[in-house]
Amino acid sequence: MNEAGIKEETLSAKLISEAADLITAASLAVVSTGAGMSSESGVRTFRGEDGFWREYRAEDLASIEGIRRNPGLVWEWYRERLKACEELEPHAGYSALVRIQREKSILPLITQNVDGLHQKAGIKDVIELHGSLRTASCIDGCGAPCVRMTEDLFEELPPRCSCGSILRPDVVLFGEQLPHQALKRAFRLADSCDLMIVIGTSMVVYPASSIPLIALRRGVRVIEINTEETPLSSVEGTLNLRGTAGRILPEIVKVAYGV
Ligand code: BJW
Repeated sequence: MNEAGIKEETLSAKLISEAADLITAASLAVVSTGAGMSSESGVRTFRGEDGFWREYRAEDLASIEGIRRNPGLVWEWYRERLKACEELEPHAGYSALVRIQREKSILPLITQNVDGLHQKAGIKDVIELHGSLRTASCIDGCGAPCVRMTEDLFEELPPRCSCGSILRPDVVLFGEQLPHQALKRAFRLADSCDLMIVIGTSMVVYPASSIPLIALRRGVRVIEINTEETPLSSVEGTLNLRGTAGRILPEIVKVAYGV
C-alpha cells in the first residue's frame, strides 16, 4: 500500500473509533436513514447514478397528479419495488444497528424508507416518515379501509378501491403532508437526543432533511455515513464517515462492542 493508502486507512480508523466513542457515550442516540441504507440490499436509490430519477421524472411517479395521469405506469413501478423488497434481505449494516439497539436501552430509528427492511432485520421502534409499501388506499379518500399490498392486488392494473376509484400506495408523495404523529415524534427526538446517526440520505427532501439540523443547532454531534458528500457534511458538528453503510456500521460495532 502506498503512503496515501496508509494515511487514508489510519484516518478512517480514527473516524470509526471516534464514532464508536460517541455511540457508547450517548444516552439518547437516534438513527435517521434514507435510501442509501437499503442500496446494498439491492433496493435502488432515488437520486445519483443508479437512481430511479435517472430513468423517470420524480413528479411523474411520486405525486398524486402523476398517479392520476398515468396510474398504469406508477403501479407497474410499485409492483416491481414491492416484489424486490419481498425478495431482498437486510445486509450486515442492519445487523449492526440491531446490535447497537441491543446494547443501548433506547435507540429510535427515523426512516424515509418505505421498504420495511429495518423491521425485517429485527430493528424495533421504527418511525416511518414517508409511509410504507404495506398498504394502499382510495385515491379519493372514500373512507374504505386500506388494503394490504400483496401480489393479488396487482392482477389488474391499476388496482381499484371498492368504490371504483383507483388505489394509491400509502406512501408520502411530493406535496403531501407527512404522518403527523411520526413527524412530531421525529422533531421531539431531534430536540432531545444527544447523538444522531444519519445514514444514506441525500438530505434534499424536506422536512426529513431538517431533522439532523435541529440536533446540530443544539450543539449535538451528528455522525453521517454516506458514500458521497451531502449538504449535511459541511455543517459544523458533523462527523463524516465516507463509505457504505454495509461496511462502516459493522466496523463501528466491532470497535464499540467487540465482535
Ligand atoms: C449510500 C449508499 C450506501 C448510496 N451507503 N450511503 C422547494 C424547496 C424546499 C422544499 C420544497 C420545495 N418545493 C417543494 C418542497 C417540499 C418537498 C421537497 O422537499 N422537495 C425537494 C425535492 C425540493 N417535500 C415534500 O413535498 C414533502 N411534503 C411536504 O413538505 O409537505 C409540506 C409542503 C408541501 C408542499 C410545499 C411545501 C411544503 C413530501 C416529501 C415526500 C417524498 N417522497 C418520496 C417518495 C416516497 C414514495 C416512494 O418511495 O414510493 O420519498 S421522494 C424520495 O426522496 C423518497 C425518499 O424517501 C426521499 C428521500 O430520498 P433519500 O432517502 O435521501 O434518497 P436519495 O436517493 O436522494 O439519496 C441516497 C443517498 O444515499 C445518497 O446521498 C447516496 O450518496 C447515499 N448512498 N448508497 C451509504 N451503500
